[in-house]
Amino acid sequence: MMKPDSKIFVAGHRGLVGSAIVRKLQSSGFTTILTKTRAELDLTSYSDVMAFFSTEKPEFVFLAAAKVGGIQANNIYRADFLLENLKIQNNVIEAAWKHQVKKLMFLGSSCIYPKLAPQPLKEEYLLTGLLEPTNEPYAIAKIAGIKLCESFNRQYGTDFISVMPTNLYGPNDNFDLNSSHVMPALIRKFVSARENNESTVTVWGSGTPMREFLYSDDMADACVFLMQRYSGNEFFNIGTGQDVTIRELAETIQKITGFQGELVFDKTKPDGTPRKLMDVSRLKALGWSPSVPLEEGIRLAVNWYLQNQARFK
Ligand code: GFB
Repeated sequence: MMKPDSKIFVAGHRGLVGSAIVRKLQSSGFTTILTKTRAELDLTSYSDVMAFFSTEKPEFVFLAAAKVGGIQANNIYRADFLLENLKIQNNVIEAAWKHQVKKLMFLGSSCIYPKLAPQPLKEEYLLTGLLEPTNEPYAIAKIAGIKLCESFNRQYGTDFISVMPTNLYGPNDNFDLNSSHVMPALIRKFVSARENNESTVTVWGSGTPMREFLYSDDMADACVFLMQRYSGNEFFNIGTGQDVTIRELAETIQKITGFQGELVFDKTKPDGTPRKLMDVSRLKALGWSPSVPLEEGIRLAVNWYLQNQARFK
């Protein structure tokens, strides 16, 4: 397990999850946390990644770097989502094996499960049915990552574990309205509509899909918890075990941001998976549970956005 002076590489440290993992490691007393910006290290370059691991020799790796996005970005940039994520994860996972990394954690996503799998989603439902078309390329990449970690473990005796988070939100999220997920997109829309005295906010789709949301600091807490306690070929769903409709989410964000106007539902936009509630009993059995309730998390995310919105103009 990681010791206070273990050399820990967090790939994707500026992102929503990566930045939360760095905060969690720092607050837990780990002193040697290695991070590289895209300019410093191109994770899609095999040679650059091999050279980095050869020079820096990290002992533990959190692979939180990926090309991510919401339903619209996934649906449009299909080849980019598949190719870039395969490159990143293949390079880092192979380098971790080649350079004897003690332990690696691969971060997947809840979209790996079949579109119409029974709810809540159990880990064993993986590969039991067709995927949601809007994010199938991304899901295929993430499934390949899970299988690559498991295959290295079985063939070469590595200690590579995988986690499948539900929809995440929090500081350093992507607030670009075309490529972001629903939570940051609606926060930005409601704040802007209130500030500009607009009469409506447009919500994509019908409002009926259901989604589960986990605050990024809870996700980071679960990642460090598992890195310290679990080794093996089972992967873990990480979530709250509760979901809301997109309409309920929008109404909650509307209340928190103080927007007084109307919601308009744009049915020309895709709903995507009707529901993807995670069964989190496997992780709960190890003794972990989240601590940030949804409404509190949304307030934290709205406040973070208000303090940083100049970055997203
Ligand atoms: O968060 P989201 O983009 O991705 O969309 P998924 C969730 C739901 O929110 C969809 C609706 O039904 C959207 O139509 N929605 C409503 C909005 N208003 C908006 C809006 O303004 N922006 C966005 N983006 N959505 C993602 C996958 O699926 O889940 C990723 O595409 C990843 O690959 C992520 O797996 C966890 O939750 O549908």
